[in-house]
Amino acid sequence: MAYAYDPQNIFARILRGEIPNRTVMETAHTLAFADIHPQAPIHVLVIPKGPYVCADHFALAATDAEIVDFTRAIGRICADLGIQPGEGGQGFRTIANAGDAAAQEVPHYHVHILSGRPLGRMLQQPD
Ligand code: DGP
Repeated sequence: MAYAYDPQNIFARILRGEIPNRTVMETAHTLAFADIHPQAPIHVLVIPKGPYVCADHFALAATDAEIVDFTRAIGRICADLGIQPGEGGQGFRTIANAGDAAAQEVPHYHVHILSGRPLGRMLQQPD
């Protein structure tokens, strides 16, 4: 089944400049900005500029250039924020929700980078 991308989703509107954002990094294929409802002192959203719905869509349909750019952007953001555990930083968590089971709210692929406090174990029980 092919994914249908909704060009009116909120991140598409951010990419078109219709909604402001607090940009953390912008590259050829990637935009990173602060989450509007931060769950931790550091909460950055990293999105590809291309029209991908979620992680598997991006992984299978994006170009190699987009995937490399996106992956490197995550690394550079973590380095810029000083949270790399291998460099003495406190560490971080990346999360990419996909679809209903993961309660994905915005249907444009995004990776959350969370840090700045102890984040606990990986999953909580659903409400
Ligand atoms: P998810 O559940 O993984 O789809 O998370 C979507 C995230 O997007 C959520 O943490 C809140 C954030 N978000 C929603 N609307 C906006 C917005 O207009 N601006 C910003 N910066 N973040 C938003």
